Order: sequence, then structure tokens, then C-alpha cells
Amino acid sequence: MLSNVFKNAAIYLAIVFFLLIVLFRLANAGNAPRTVALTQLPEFIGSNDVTSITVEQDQQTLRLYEKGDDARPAAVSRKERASTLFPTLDALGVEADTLGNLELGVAPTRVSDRLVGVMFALVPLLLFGGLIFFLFRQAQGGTNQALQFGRSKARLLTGDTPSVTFDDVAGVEEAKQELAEVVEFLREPEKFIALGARIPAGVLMVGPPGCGKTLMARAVAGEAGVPFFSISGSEFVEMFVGVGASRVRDLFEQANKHSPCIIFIDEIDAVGRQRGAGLGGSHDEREQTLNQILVEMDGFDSDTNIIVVAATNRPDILDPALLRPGRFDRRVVIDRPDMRGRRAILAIHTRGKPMAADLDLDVVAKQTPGFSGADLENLVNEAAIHAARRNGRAIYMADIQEAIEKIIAGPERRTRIINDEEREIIAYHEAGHALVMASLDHCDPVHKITIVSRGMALGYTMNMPENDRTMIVRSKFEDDIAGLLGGRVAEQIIFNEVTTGASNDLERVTRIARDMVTRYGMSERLGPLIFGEREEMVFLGREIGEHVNYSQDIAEAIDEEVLSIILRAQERATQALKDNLERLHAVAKRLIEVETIDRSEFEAMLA
Ligand code: NHX
Ligand code: ZN
Repeated sequence: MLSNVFKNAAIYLAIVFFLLIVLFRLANAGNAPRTVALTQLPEFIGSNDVTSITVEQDQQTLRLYEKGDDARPAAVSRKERASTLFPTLDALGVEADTLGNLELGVAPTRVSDRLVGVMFALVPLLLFGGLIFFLFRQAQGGTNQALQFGRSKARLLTGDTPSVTFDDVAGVEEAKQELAEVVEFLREPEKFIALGARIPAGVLMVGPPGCGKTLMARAVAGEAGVPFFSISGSEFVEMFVGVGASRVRDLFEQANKHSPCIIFIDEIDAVGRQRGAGLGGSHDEREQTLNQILVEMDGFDSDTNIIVVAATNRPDILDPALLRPGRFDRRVVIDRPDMRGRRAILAIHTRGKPMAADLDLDVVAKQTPGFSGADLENLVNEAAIHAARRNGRAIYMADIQEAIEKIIAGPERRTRIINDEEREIIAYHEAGHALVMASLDHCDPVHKITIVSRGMALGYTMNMPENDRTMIVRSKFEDDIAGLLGGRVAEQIIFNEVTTGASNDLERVTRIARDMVTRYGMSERLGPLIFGEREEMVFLGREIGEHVNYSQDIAEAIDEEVLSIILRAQERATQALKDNLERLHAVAKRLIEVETIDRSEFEAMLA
């Protein structure tokens, strides 16, 4: 509080001081005596401003010129006798080259000149003022109250009661159940207080981005019918020193006036990172903000009726002080939805939109493994856009299919020019993927094979899991690697040549094999150990780096193991294709003919 007052006062003082300097300079503009060299004199003689010219000589001030004297405004050199310029000097017998600097007496400038001076003096003032104003606006996040420091945005959001309820949230049933308790408390705090129950001060929502943490928090407020104040942790960090803490104070003050209510702090990891951790950045500011949050939450008593909901996708880096009892002691996991969850989320997003009768949400849910709620919302929107662009009246299953593929692989590029030779390579590459995947037990069923360009890819083979997976067995990794190598292996077998095209396949293969060795302990040689610690490099923003915590020998062994896993898989892919050479030709030929083969046709070709 105090530091903030001081800081504001300092800024006010600086502004006033600046104004005073400017005014002082204005008042004196044009009146100061000026020192010039003899050779510059002609410029000044005859000017209306010059009232006198004097020179300091032998501790005497000699007056050489007085306005009205008949002085010659011509070029002079230092060698020239000064007497030709100034009769006074001649009388005194002073030589020009012994003269020191001359002082010009200057008349007060005229009013019109002074106005011009004022204009010029105003330019830097306006620039400086504009700069300050701009900085304030930045700090204020766009408000016009330029001099109001430390006012929280939450105040401007007025703490409205959200209209979303639990009906608008799907795919996180467990989280809903846990939060139902919070809703009940917010609805009837007296009931709990009468029994002397200690109400949770804070709920920490943990989960990957786009899975509905914010929506869930809003729904809790909406369901309980209480105001919702929200602020993001990152907003605290980007402000002036001391402002973060004062915003927290302001936010809680506002919330107190509207209790019972919910305060939502998004991305709390931005301020709630372990204190003293990391390099660089303004940590004092962050710590002050964090401390203020803790102070405010500790100040809650039994009749406060405020519940602070915070969200993060990095609970591991939070300061333990945040998680102590009486603070964020409840943890609710908001994870990626499973197939049923996705179905329910799709039902919400298709609600009220003209959906065609052929739409089967179960199939869509099945085809979107790993999609978050936000992804699904985007999917339905893309489908709607696609339907509109073909002037449709409703969103058909085909629109959804197109949207899924667009999200996974990028927009279709039918006009890309590909010659026959390249088409053949692409067709064999994709047929190779498909046949290796089909002949290995742990690969997901092939859903679609195409040589129609999409995004960066010239062609692609899509496979889809039958069911959601929570864990992956080692054999599946091995089969997946072989499947990914299948395209390149086919190129090698058929053309006795490989292309640059498989770069993305190889990237994925390398990542899987490396993770098998270093993260999942799936190499016998290196054993069930984790190698390298993933860490967040604070000074590089959100980038994830790796901390090497193993010896050079181990590093070599890891590389060898990764290579051996990949070579073994390549061997198996080669074998699978050699065993299926006729099918490989058949699928590739068919691809060249029709460009796209779907699951049922592919399975028919295998039989
Ligand atoms: C190029 N593209 O970059 C050309 C245009 C081998 C038949 N000169 O493996 O399209 O060579 O099974 C995400 C997805 C780069 C990122 C695909 C980055 C593809 C795709 C290179 C098929 N299908 N390769 C494949 C392919 C290419 C690339 C990607 C990406 C090809 C192959 C791209
Ligand atoms: Zn490929």
C-alpha cells in the first residue's frame, strides 16, 4: 500500500518538476546573452535583437558596439584590424586578433517570436506527456483513467453473474460432482456456518489448456447465482512494480462487497511459481503479488463467503505455500474428455444448430481422440463454415468429416500440381504405410488413405483407435514406428530410392523411440530409468528444455538404443511389405486411379 502511494507521488512530482523546467525555460527564451567568435559577428550586427557587443579584456569590460552605431555588416577575419569594425577599439589601440570571445547583448524577443518559441518548447512536452499517457494506458489495459494506478480489471468486469450453468459443461462429470459442494455453499452459506464447517477458501483446477477450466469456474458461479470476478495471473506480471499486489487487494475488496461470490484466477502459475525459482525477470513483483493473494486468503473468516477458484496446467511448479490448508486445498482435475465426454460436449455445441439427420455424434466422438472441448467447439464451427460455403441448409456428417481432417492435416489442396512420377511415389508411400499398419497387430485400423494434398502433406494415411486409450503398451510403440516407416520402406522397395518426403514420418519415429528409452524405461539395456529432466526455462518464456543428468556414456547408449529400436522396426516394415507386395501394387494403383481409399474399401482389398 505504502510503496504504491510513494510511487504514485514520485511520478506526480516528476511531472510537476518537468512542467516547471519547461515554464522557466519559456520565460527566459531569447533573453540570455550569447557568446560568439569575432568571425561570426557580421551575422549579428544589424539584427534587431542585438543591443550591444562587449568584450572582456584585461579584466575590463569594453563596450564595442551600441545599438545605432554605424557598424559594417561585412565579413571580417581575425587578422583584420578591429578598428575597421569598431571605432572604439581603434581609439583604444586594441588589435582584433588579441580579442577574446565577444558577448552579445540581446533584446527581448517580440511576442510573435516568443509564441513560436512556446510551440517549439511544447513539442518535447507533448511527446513526453504522450509517452507517459501511453504507458499508463498500457498498465491500465485500455482504460481512459490514465492516472488511476493499481485499479483491478475485475472492478471493470463488474462481477456479473454468468448465465452458464452445469448444463453447459460436459465431459467432466467428476469435477462437476466435486464442485457441486462449492455451489451448495455459495447458495446457502448459513447452513454450513451453523454447523461450524470450515469452508474451502480456494479450489485449484488442474488440467491441460482448452479443457474448460474457465468455463467450469463460470458455471459454478452461474449455478450458484453469484457474481464472478476473474483475472488472469499473467495480467499481474505485465504491470508496473507494486501494481500486481494492489490489484489483488482491489479485487478482493470488490469481491467482499459482493459476497457470496467467486474470484477466478486464471493461469495462477504465472504468479504462483515457486518463490526464488528461475532466472531473470521481475521476481519481486511476482512474489509480492503471490504474497498478497495468500494474505487475502488467510484473512478470510467464517463469514467471508468468497471462494477463490484458480486454474493451472502446471500444478507441479506451484509454490507449496499456495496448497496449504486454508488456501487452495481442494484440487479438481479437469482433464481431456474421453469418448463419452466428447459425445456430450459435441451435443452441447451442436445444440441449436441445424444438424442433418445423418449426423452420428458417437462416430464423431470416436474419430476425435485427444480433442479437447475447445477443439470440439472449433470442429463444429469449421463444419458449419464448410456447410455454409457449399450453400448447404444443414451441417451434414460429411461437413464434420471434412472439418476433422482439416484440423488434423490442414486444408485440402486439390490444385497442387503433381506430375505422374511424383504421384506414383506418393501412392506407394501411402500404400506402404497402410499395408504395414494393417499387418501389425497393435496398429490402429486404417481409416483413410489419400494422395490428395492437404496442408504440408502430399498424401497421408489416417488411422484411428477403436477405443480411447489410457496407456500404451510397448509393442504398440514398436508397431507404430514400423507403420510410420512403412511409407519410406515402400519407396525403397519399389523405386530402390528414398525421398525427402518422409521427413515428418522420421521426426515422429525418432520422438517415439527416444521417449521409449528416456521416458518410459522401455529399453532392456538402459533399464527402467528416466533420463533427463524436463524443465521449464523461465528465462526463455514457456519453452521446455532438458536438463542432462546422465553421463556421456549413457548418452551414447541412448542414441544406440534409439537407433536399434528404429532399425528393428524398419526390418519388420520391410518384411511386412515384401510379404504383401501384390497388395502394395494393388493399393498404390487404386490410389493413383481414385486418389482416396476409405476403410471399408481397403479392408475389402486385403481380403
Ligand atoms: C515438400 N512435402 O516439402 C513437399 C511439398 C512422402 C508422399 N517439398 O509422410 O507430404 O515432402 O504419409 C506435417 C505433416 C513436412 C508436417 C506432413 C512436414 C510433411 C507425408 C514433407 C508424403 N505421408 N511430405 C507423409 C509428405 C513433403 C512434410 C509435414 C508433413 C510424401 C509426406 C512432405
Ligand atoms: Zn509418410
